[in-house]
Formats: sequence, structure tokens, C-alpha cells
Amino acid sequence: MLHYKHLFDQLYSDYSRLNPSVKKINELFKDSGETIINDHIALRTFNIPEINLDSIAKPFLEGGYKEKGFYCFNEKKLTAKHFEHVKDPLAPKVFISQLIIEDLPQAYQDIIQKEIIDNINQIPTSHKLLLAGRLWNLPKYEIYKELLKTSEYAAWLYVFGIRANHFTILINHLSHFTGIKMVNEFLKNKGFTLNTAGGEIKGSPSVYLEQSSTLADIVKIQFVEGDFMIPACYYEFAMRYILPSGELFSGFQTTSADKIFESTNNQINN
Ligand code: OOG
Ligand code: NI
Repeated sequence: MLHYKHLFDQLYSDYSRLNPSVKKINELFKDSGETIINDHIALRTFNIPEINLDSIAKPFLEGGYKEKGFYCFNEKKLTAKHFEHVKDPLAPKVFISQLIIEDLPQAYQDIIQKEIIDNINQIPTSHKLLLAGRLWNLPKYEIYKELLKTSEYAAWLYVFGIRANHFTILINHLSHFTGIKMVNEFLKNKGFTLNTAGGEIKGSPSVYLEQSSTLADIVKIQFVEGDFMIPACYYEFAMRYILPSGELFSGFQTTSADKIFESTNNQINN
């Protein structure tokens, strides 16, 4: 079994290769004298049995993770769970969501069946599934545009497949930044565009979690029809607060997460 640290290294290397902002942001924080702690990563998938949320979670469970929270996003037709390492409090948390295909209009279910499910070649086993990316053929731009009309999540997933769609800098562990506002100002000054859906800062100390994120990098992707520039992955920043019990809040907030999902949506943010 692959050690989870090694797994995160591999997920990170795919993520930073695909998204030029990632390395730039990391370097900016390092140049400011910071050591980066990753609060969590997120993965997306379809509720197709072989690759659904629970299938994606398996390698993490085998690596010492435990299921913690369950979340529903009715409008987006998603469910999600988060996982935490049982022993290592500094191990990144893992947020996995899945699209409930049968909740989409029939015409879109048919597209997903024909263009995705019927085209799944081989499903890698164990942790290799998490690094698989797209498990189906080269995407069609025409299908991507069509999926965008019903679910931005479905369109993104059709192109990018299974991979980490963001890493998250834990602001609590930064030494020169006093809060999320200061992080946001720093990023904007350096030329990064933040996701403004629901406001730049999602959440508040009263829900024990504040989050912000960049807008996904626009990258060149090869489609059947040729190359097109589309949003890929983003970077998130999170500040966690102490619960009345004295413990640091380790979960997620559905209302905030709903807006964080929009970081890959250049329709809403333009
Ligand atoms: C996940 C969005 C939710 C959070 O921290 O609330 C999230 C996604 O975009 O796949 O990461
Ligand atoms: Ni996140």
C-alpha cells in the first residue's frame, strides 16, 4: 500500500504541472518566509459504481483515513464526504464529491452514458485510480459545452477526470499573515483573481471556518475538434477556528463549499 504522504506528492505533482499558478503561489508564500501546510485536497467523480465516492475513498481508508462528514448539494446534484487521518493531525483532510447522474435531466443522462460511461476503458486499481485523470476518450468540445448548460461540475469532470482539483493553504499555520483578508489582499496585489461567488471570503468565525480561493487557471486542453482554453484547477486558503469544545473545527460548511465549487466556473465569476 502506498503511504499517504507519497500519494499526496503524486497528486500535487499532477496538480502543479497542470496549473501554472500553483507553483507561483507556493513560491510567493515561501519567499515571504512561510512553510505551507496543506489543509485539504478535493476530488470530484461521478456516482458510477466502480469510480464513485466510496471507490475513490478506498485508498485513503486503507492509508489510515476515516470517514467524518457527509454533505449534500441539492441544486448541484452532488453529495460529498470528508475524510481525516486517524493518527496524524497534520495529514491533509480529503473532500470527495460525486455527481448523482440520475438527478440530471434524461437528455444529459443519455449524453453521460454514451460519451463517458460507454467509453470507460480500464479502471486502474488502488491509489492509481486517484491519479487516473480522464478514464474515457479524448473529450469533444461540443459535448463539454452541452454539459456546461446543465452542470458545470459535469463538464469539468468530463474533461479533467479524477485528480486533485485543489490544494488548500492552512492560514492558521502562516506566521506573517494575521487573517484571510491579508492573504486575499496579498494574492490580489500579486495579480491573482479570486473567486467572488458569495463574496471573497466564504464563512466566518461563527461557523468556525473562513475560506477563499483563486479562480481556476485557464489552460489549453486538447479536444477532438482542436485545442481550447478552459478553466482547470484552483488554489484554496482556509482559516479554522476553535470550537466551544476546545478543538479546532475540522469539517466543512455546505453553504461555503457550494460557492468554492464555483472556482472552476468562469460563467459565474465573469
Ligand atoms: C470542492 C469544493 C468544496 C471546500 O473546501 O469547501 C471545497 C470542489 O471544488 O470540488 O473544497
Ligand atoms: Ni476545499
